[in-house]
Formats: sequence, C-alpha cells, structure tokens
Amino acid sequence: MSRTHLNIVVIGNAGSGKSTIIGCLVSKLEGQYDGLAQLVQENAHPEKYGTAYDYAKAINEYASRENEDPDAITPWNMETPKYDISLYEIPDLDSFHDNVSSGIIPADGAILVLSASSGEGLEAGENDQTIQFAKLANELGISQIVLAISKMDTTRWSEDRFNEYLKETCHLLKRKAQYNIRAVAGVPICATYGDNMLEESPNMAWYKGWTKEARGGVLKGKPLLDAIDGVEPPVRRRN
Ligand SMILES: Nc1nc2c(ncn2[C@@H]2O[C@H](COP(=O)(O)OP(=O)(O)OP(=O)(O)O)[C@@H](O)[C@H]2O)c(=O)[nH]1
Ligand SMILES: [Mg+2]
Repeated sequence: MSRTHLNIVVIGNAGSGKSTIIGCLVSKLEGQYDGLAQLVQENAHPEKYGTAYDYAKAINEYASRENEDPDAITPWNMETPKYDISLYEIPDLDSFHDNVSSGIIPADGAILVLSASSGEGLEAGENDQTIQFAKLANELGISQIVLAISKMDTTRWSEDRFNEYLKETCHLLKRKAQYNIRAVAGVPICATYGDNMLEESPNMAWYKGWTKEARGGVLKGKPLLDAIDGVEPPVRRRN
C-alpha cells in the first residue's frame, strides 16, 4: 500500500530554531542524504546536558555541498511511522506568501517554532514575527498547526515557562490569527539535544503531552514526531 505524502512548512521567527529542528528530524529519520550523518557528527560537541548537535550547520553545509541554490526553498524528506513527509523551511513572510499561494509549496500543515529562550520569542516584542507567520498560515488555508516551543534547555527545562508560553501563544493564535486552538498540538522541545523530538524526554518528565481535536476525534501524544503524525491529510487526496 502506498504511503501518504504530506508537505509541512516550518515557520517562525528568524533564529527560532527551524533549521535545527529539520536537521534533527531528517538526520534521525531517513537515510537518503548520503554524508549527512557524518556532518552531524563533525558538528557535535559535549555540552551541559550531553552531546549538543549543531544540526542547523550540518544541513546548511550539506545543502551547499550539494550545490543547491541557497535561496531556493528545497524540501527535506523524511519517513515517519505514518507518512512520507517533505519539510520546507520558510525564511520570511514574503516567501511564505509567494510559495504557498502560488502552489509551489502545497502546504498541508505547519510547524510553528517559538523560542523559549530569554530575550527571544515572546520576550522579543515587536521583533518577534511568530503570530504574523501564524496569521498568514491561516490566510493561506493551513488549518493544522503544531506549536514547537524550542530551546527548552536554555530555560533549564522549565515547566512554568512552557505553560506560560503555551497559554500566551494559544491566546494570540486564537485572537490575532483566528485559529481553533483546540486543534493545536503544543510540544516543548530541544532539538540540539533531541529532547521530545522522536521520544519523550526525561529532562521534561513533567510534560503530560498534547491533546487536540481532529476529524477522527481526539488525538493525544507526546514528542514532536507524534504531533507531526497527528497532522491529517487533506480530504481531497486519495493516496
Ligand atoms: N541551546 C539551544 N540552542 C538552539 C536550539 N535550537 C537552535 N538553537 C540555536 O539557535 C540558533 C538559531 O537556530 P537555527 O536552527 O539556525 O534557527 P532558524 O530558525 O533556522 O534561523 P534562521 O534560518 O536564521 O531564521 C543557532 O545558534 C542554534 O544553534 C536548542 O534547542 N537549544
Ligand atoms: Mg534556518
């Protein structure tokens, strides 16, 4: 039986951690990028909470080695337990609008990345474009959002910080971006160390998981991978 393919855009403020998330997922979930595993190892170093992997550097180096056009938004492909997925890192609001509205990127869902690190994300004030990305996502017809609250290591894995950011962001998603927040899955992650990416993290044992409303009923899960597999394919498709 053929597997369903989904296109997922990774959106969020500059520096929120989009490339690191993509690099972490792609290098752990598939084998088609020859030499990527080695680049990941070359960009690893011991840090406070274990081995820190600079996945962003690894995938950026990989892309430039493959002579890809640095300005093109290329898909990063991976296989999850449920889907074949292409992830697209969206660099800014204009390219988000142009690529999705023209159909170049037919986005089925979005991972909205928000840094929990102090001075970034909600604390960046007007410099933070998280909600503008969400608003545009809704206008572009992307109804399914996974909210990844990133860089949790920099908060010392703070439950309070996560709850505060989740509550505030959901409030903004509802009020300013007109999202049905009962359909949003919120996950605290740290892609650098891999926490709550493929498996639940012992560093955030307090995390009870996400719950969301979907067509087939209520879905629940913990790591980001589950939340990605919780994105539902569009009804119009039959593959
Ligand atoms: N401590 C920590 N740093 C992180 C984490 N994720 C990303 N970073 C760092 O944050 C910076 C930005 O990460 P990127 O993944 O490049 O973010 P981005 O959203 O792709 O950035 P742009 O493409 O420039 O918009 C880099 O220095 C990363 O190493 C994390 O989970 N923990
Ligand atoms: Mg990036």
